[in-house]
Amino acid sequence: MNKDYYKRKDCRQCHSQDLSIAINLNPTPLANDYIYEKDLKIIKKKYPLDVYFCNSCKHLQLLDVVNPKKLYENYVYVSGTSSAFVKHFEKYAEYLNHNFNSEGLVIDIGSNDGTILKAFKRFGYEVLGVEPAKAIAEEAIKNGIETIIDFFNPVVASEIKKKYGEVSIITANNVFAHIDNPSDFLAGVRKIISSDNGVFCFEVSYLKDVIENTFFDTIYHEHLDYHSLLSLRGFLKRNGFEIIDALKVATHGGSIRVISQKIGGKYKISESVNKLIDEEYNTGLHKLSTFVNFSSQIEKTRENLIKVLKDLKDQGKSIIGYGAPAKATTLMHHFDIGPEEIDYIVDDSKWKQNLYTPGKKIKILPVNNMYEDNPDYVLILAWNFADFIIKKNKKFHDNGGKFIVPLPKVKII
Ligand code: DWN
Repeated sequence: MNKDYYKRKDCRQCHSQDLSIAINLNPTPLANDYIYEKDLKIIKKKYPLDVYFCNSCKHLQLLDVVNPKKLYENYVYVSGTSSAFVKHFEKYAEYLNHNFNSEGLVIDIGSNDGTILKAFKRFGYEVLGVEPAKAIAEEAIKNGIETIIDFFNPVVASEIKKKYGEVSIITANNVFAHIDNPSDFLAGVRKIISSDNGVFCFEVSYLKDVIENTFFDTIYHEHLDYHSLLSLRGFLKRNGFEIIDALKVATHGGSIRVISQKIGGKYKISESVNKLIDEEYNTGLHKLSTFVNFSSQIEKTRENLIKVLKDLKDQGKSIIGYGAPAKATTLMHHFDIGPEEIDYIVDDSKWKQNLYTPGKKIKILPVNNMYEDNPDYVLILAWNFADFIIKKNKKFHDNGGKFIVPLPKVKII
């Protein structure tokens, strides 16, 4: 890998080289690479954003791989920013505690600010996080969540095994799709998971929801894989794991929670897995054509959204953005939406405020600016939290302000 980037030639899950391009989006700068005022003159590199379909195991993926050190060591995404997300992780910990209760230690890989581990602690578990983003991991440690500041791999796993022994509950949320060598990652999990009652549970964005709702902006360089159970089941099996249950959850527009154990573990395999896989075949996730058709869905959404924004600007209306999520970088570069349309963006994350968005360089400000300026329209870029954001900002709406939700369908509220 040259320092920052390389293009792989084979499928990340089965190593076949029989790959076809499925979705081709405009190149973008790195989605979470927010800019400091002093660096505004620097032109940041854009990376190809092409999604490939493996004709052998049907897995959908990026082959253009950016060095994870470059992506995550100065990360500014913090799970705990949105209380809706915190609630999700509390229920998630409750679910695991109820269904796979055990003594001892819980490990969360990609633990960020320790949001889910805080919930497990309240259930009386010892907790340990693994997180490469230094500043965020240090924040977690300051809040009493022991965290190893590193990327998870078999070496780190051996150290954990030496110090803590085997573990019954291991989670990894919104991280399993971010790994260029998932087999290596699973080798690490195999080292520390208890063979008797160990469960490895992870949540990833669910490809079926992405396709059915045109969530194309969840395609960006942090997300190397776009998971379906029909390709994931074979991959996990080849790495010594079996899926015992799978649940659809609402986060990020639609994710799948996959609960697995080492092959031959104590838990019975739930019928839900076969049922969901049948639905995936009905949606055509095993066919390249499904993804090629997806591109025309994206184009329709572009036409609709651009028309709305252009008409409003032609009427002299002011528009700001709400939420500066990573996914907005893909949406704004693929639809070419920029400072001509959006005056500024408000976001509650202090890690992002007073910075500028990657590429389009739109300033990010605290939400109170929206109430001081009273813009005519607010484009909710964090559309996966649209209901929550609209409810939370009822006062703005009551004062005549309007919201634009871009996905799954463009709508004005
Ligand atoms: O996979 C990933 C998922 C876990 O999260 C990462 N690769 C990056 C990140 O994706 P994202 O940035 O698209 O995630 P969110 O959670 O959709 O981002 C929402 C943004 O909106 C955050 O910047 C916080 C902001 N927000 C806000 O300002 N006020 C969100 C809510 C709910 C609010 O009330």
